[in-house]
Amino acid sequence: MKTIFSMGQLAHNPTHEISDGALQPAVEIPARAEMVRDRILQTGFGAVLEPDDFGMAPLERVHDADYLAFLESFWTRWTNAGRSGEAFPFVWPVRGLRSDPAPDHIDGLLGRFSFDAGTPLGEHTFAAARASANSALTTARLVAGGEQSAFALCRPPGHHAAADYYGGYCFLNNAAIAAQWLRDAGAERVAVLDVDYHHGNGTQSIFYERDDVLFLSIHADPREEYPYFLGHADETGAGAGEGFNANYPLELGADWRIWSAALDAALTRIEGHRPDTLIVSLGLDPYQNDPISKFRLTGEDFTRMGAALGRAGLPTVFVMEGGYAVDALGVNCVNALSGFANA
Ligand code: Q9C
Ligand code: ZN
Repeated sequence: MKTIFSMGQLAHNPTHEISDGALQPAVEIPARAEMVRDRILQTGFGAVLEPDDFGMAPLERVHDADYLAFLESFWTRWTNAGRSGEAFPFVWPVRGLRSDPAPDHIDGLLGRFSFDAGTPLGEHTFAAARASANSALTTARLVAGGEQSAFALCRPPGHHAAADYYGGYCFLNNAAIAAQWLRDAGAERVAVLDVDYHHGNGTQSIFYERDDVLFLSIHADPREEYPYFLGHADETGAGAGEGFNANYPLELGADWRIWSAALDAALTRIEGHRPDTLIVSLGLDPYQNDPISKFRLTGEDFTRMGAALGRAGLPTVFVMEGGYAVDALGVNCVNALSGFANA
């Protein structure tokens, strides 16, 4: 299986994030991707190739123009305001406040186009996020061109980013951009299965009213875990999309027995959708030793996960999402991908 990755994705190199009520060392760091790339090369799992540049058009199919313009102009606005280093929002247009007109001031814009204060935005963030999206797009094109599967080593991740906001370490929704590109390239139906520990709120929101892209997510119950405000089991889609969204919120501490029951249920739903392509939002944070997560999957469980996905027999695009146990990311990722390849 081929992997697509660009060094340009490492340019987003945050030092800090806001979590647990304090400025903490950032966990979504370049070493995550380097660890996975190194394991792929060391094990001889497959080639690691550079993405092509797909330009802005496939991003505009998923994200709002004013959001992309904000990301593009952020660093100029931030430095013109006399700021330096990483930016964090601190005020949001919640219930009863107005999102439109968008503010002119950078502090207002940061709140208008984000949903949390935990995601550092810096000088090179947008360039790195574009490179990450290009990896997802190049991977999708490989699978559309007949490869049974391919792996987008995306970082920064994407699944928390919606059409017009960033958060959860995500800026451009790589999986959604790949799904939309596949639709535009002729796929009639796509399924996105999100196995990250956190609910894929951005991907859900992008496709919530559509029946062509089935979205399914297995994650920690939002009553107890980030992102808190989406990911409940009663979110089943709306309008034409009714019945095309499936959430499997699990209790904290869930192990493979509990987790794999949700996976089996999700795979049954996917089979019923008869997708031309499956996209797997491959979060590695359900791992038992993940520093910010509370599921209990072992390294071998990632092999089992990949094997179960492989038995679905679908053309599959893997897109990396979260996972913060840096030392274990390479092993767990290659376990999942080789479990798939050997199924
Ligand atoms: N105390 C992804 O996995 N903050 N994003 C957690 C922990 C946000 C995770 C705070 C976690 C976002 C792509
Ligand atoms: Zn996550």
